Amino acid sequence: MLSPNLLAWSVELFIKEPGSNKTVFWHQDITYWGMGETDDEVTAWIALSDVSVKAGCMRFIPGSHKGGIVDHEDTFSADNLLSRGQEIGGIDESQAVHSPLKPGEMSLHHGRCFHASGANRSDDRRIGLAIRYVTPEVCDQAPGRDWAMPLRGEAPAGGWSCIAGPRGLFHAADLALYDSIIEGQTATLAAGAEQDVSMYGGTKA
Ligand SMILES: O=C(O)CCC(=O)C(=O)O
Repeated sequence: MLSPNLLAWSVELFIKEPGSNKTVFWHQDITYWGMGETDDEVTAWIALSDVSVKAGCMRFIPGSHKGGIVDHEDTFSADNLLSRGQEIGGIDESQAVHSPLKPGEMSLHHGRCFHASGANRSDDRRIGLAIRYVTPEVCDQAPGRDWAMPLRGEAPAGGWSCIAGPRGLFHAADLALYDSIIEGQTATLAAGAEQDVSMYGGTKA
């Protein structure tokens, strides 16, 4: 169990249209999240379609989360769904394990685990929903700048701006809050980048 106290830090769709060349290069999630090398987070990646090897499922390097954060190169490649097109070089593909999922199944991965995914060679959309969970112990390096939604247990004493559920369907105040969150998280994600970085590149076709 990660913790009795849990928050949701982000929810993100990763979509690849049928026949799309979009891929995800080898990376670790927490490299640019501003949380340091924490173990207090996990991603639940839920398949909303048939995410087969052919459709470009994720693949992982087992045990790679046990090391630290490694260097990534920002490629800004248009074919990479990641915001900076970031990539870890020199991966031994023979060590990779594919994670095909049927609709409704999920995988869990640590933010330091090396992972990637291929193009969608199937004739259906490949859709994944990534929910990023953190514990109250995770500290953003600029406290108060980042947001999370308490889900279970005790809310954090500091370090996070806690948000509640939506006030209504597309409520104006919620949409304004959403814009602030995206702006803040994009600023963190883009730190040090030499080109523009857009948040949630994963929603691109
Ligand atoms: O959907 C993909 O192929 C990649 C998702 C991913 O990198 C992640 O959820 O951390």
